[in-house]
Amino acid sequence: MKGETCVDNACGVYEQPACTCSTWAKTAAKTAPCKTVNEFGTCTGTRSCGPNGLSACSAATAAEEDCDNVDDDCDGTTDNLPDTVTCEKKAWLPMGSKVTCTDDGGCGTKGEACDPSDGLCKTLIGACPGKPVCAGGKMVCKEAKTPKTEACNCDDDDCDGATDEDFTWSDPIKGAEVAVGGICGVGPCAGGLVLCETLLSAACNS
Ligand SMILES: [Ca+2]
Ligand SMILES: [Ca+2]
Ligand SMILES: [Ca+2]
Ligand SMILES: [Ca+2]
Repeated sequence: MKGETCVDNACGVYEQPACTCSTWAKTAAKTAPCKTVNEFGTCTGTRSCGPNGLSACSAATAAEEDCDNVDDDCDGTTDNLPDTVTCEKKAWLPMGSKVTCTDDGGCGTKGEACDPSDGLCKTLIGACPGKPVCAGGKMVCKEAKTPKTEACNCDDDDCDGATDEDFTWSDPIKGAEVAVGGICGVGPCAGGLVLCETLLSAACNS
């Protein structure tokens, strides 16, 4: 194996095919450490000399760490997920007709998304970010709120990064739609702000 060297005439760490097991090493069933190295890490194992010669290295092949109760990248710690792992909690609105998701978890119609809990296509309300925690080989998305349909409440209910984005006030003079937080009013009423009036409407406060 690349990077390994031949150590004495027993089962050292071998650079194959340069090393083979000597008769003595076969009889003594000698073993030696070995490793596999790739971009994800270095896993160690052993090779042994048996009747059929040198065995393959028993080391696992390092892989990207996953939440599975296995130390995939062989760094000595199980399920130590990198900081780049993120999670989110999603919520869906049911559709009138029950449309089944495609085999790859997709939905044919624009604006629909597959709800994995029942395999039906629904309207995705949104996805709220959380803190991924891996415990016992299972990933839990903590501290994530459940997305809700946007209400006028000074909160980003559907977690799309915009607050109260679905609500505007219609300026009766200019004929324009003014978003929540926008300036409104003319004449003696100038300098007002568009604010939430109810959970479903916004109005100018001046
Ligand atoms: Ca690890
Ligand atoms: Ca793992
Ligand atoms: Ca929003
Ligand atoms: Ca809101």
